[in-house]
Amino acid sequence: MKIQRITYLSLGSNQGEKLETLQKAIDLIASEVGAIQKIAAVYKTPSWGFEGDKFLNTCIKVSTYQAPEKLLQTLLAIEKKLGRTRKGQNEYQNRPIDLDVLLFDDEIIFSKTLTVPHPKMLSRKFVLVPLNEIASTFIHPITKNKIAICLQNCEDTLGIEMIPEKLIRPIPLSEKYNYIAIEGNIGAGKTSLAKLLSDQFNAKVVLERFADNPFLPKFYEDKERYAFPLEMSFLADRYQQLSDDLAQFDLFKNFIVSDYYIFKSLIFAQVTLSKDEYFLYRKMFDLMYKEITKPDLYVYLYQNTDRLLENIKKRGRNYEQNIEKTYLKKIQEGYSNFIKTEQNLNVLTIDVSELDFVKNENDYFAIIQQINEA
Ligand code: PH2
Ligand code: MG
Ligand code: MG
Repeated sequence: MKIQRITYLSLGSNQGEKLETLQKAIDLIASEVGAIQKIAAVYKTPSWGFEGDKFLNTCIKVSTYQAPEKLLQTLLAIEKKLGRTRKGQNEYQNRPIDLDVLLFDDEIIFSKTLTVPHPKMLSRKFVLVPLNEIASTFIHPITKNKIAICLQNCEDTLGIEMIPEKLIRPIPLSEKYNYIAIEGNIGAGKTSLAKLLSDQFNAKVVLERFADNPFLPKFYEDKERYAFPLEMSFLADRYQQLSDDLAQFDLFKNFIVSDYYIFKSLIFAQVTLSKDEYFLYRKMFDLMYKEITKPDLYVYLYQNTDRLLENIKKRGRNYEQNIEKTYLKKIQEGYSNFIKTEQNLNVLTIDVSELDFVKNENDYFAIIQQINEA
């Protein structure tokens, strides 16, 4: 099991649209680091230690599964995204954003790149005042004092001033959703995304057991002959898996993510079955559908047919290699009709045709950002 850690971060900006940049940094941290638990007020502060413009500073409490070094890398990448450039020297400079790790659980870290607790935090009011709002009883692991006492002991004389504007806390996925279903055509990347999400957010993952279906290879050889048993066995299996797995909620997991939703059975059946077969199938489907928990969020991955074919080739399942474009197009239509007509489902369509979220972390984060904003 992955361990969730608590970290306190200091945020500062003294260039550009300062308040807006702090908010953007918080939104990116929510997507890329972990759940934002608390945000202190924002303070206007004179630049400490150098001649520069006034800062806006605040502190946040974040829970994360990242290790300290990875956390540092992520924060540096976010600083870059928000326009921070670092010039070789070590002296202080104006900056659109500065993200510092103050505390990481009760750990004491002295590595080449990272020192925790932050070595200067105890001499800075612009750190201790906001930190004290959200962590007054947290014990500083070196001095063994509560943050409230650290603040009393701080001799910094620079005046700092709270401003009325508040930053908005992005609601973490695990607070918003119990069950997210990832959907899309064959080769859209459903399983990859479900796995990445479950890994990042410690969610329980429910994956379709397509490999065990003995009718699938036969179906691709002779569609008319094998469509009905194939669709029936998929339906039975999906029903069984979803009714079991969605009911058993794992206390140590934050939410459930699946790489399909039972309705895909009907979408495929519409394409593959004859009229009277479909009629019978529909009766069975309606009985089962009523029983299945609806996802709180249904993510539909849109991918163009050329790249679907590419992905199908890449993953190299033998029986899939002769899938035709026209078949994929029909499935695509089935999904888009379903999405258009299904009013009771919270659908988020994500166009992944320009993204490679498996290879490119920023493409993955762009998807997380869309899910966060949904
Ligand atoms: N950060 C510094 C140096 N000086 N002064 C204020 N007021 N706020 C800061 O965030 C700050 C600073 C180095 O990171
Ligand atoms: Mg700093
Ligand atoms: Mg810094």
